[in-house]
Order: sequence, then C-alpha cells, then structure tokens
Amino acid sequence: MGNREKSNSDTGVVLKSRTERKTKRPRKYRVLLHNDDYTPMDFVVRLLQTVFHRNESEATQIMLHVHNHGIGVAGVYTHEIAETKVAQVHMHARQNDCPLVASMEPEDDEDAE
Ligand code: TYC
Repeated sequence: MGNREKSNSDTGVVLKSRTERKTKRPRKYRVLLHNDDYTPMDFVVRLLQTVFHRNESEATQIMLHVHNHGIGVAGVYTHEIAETKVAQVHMHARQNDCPLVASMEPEDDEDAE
C-alpha cells in the first residue's frame, strides 16, 4: 500500500501520503465447497439456497461445478461471516450424516497492493 512519507528536514513535520487509506477495508474470504462421493446433489443445492442465499439456478450451477471440478466458490464474505457459513455447512452436513466439507481462503493475495 502507499506508505511513502514526505519529511520536511527543517521542521521534522511528516506528512502522510495521500494514497494511504484512512480506514482499511475488511479483507474478504471465499467460502469453498469440496466435492465428495456421498453427499446427495439435492442436499448441496438446498444448502446453497438456505445458507448462501442462492436461487435454484445458481445453486445448481455451483453444485455441478463442485461435482465436476472438485471444489467451488459458494460465496465471498468478511472473515466472521465466512467462518459462520463454514460452521453452518458442517452443522447441516453432520445432522444429515453427510461428509460435505467447506473451507475458506482470502480473496486477495497477502502481498497485493
Ligand atoms: N459428488 C456428489 C454426488 O455425486 C455431489 C456433491 C456436489 C457433493 C458438491 C459435494 O460439495 C459437493 N452425489
């Protein structure tokens, strides 16, 4: 990020550069669904509708993407919300004896900007 500072050698006054953010925007996290061989497709679609507020068409597309590629993005959220979504997936999965796994990862690269 733009942390360059200009120093006036006479006064010692240090001006923060204009590009430095006054407030940091919260980092966002992708919530990922992982494929498995046992969780029913319709269960994953319903979960995407209830937990991730996807409509039936979006939910079906995401489920099929995970089924075909092994992993997929259910949604992007701030850290606390993403953690809650992951926990909700695991709760629903355990309650229905499904091995479904969710995880989260930062949306932006650590060293970007
Ligand atoms: N592969 C599962 C099946 O064939 C469906 C599935 C999709 C499971 C997505 C998990 O995250 C998942 N019944």
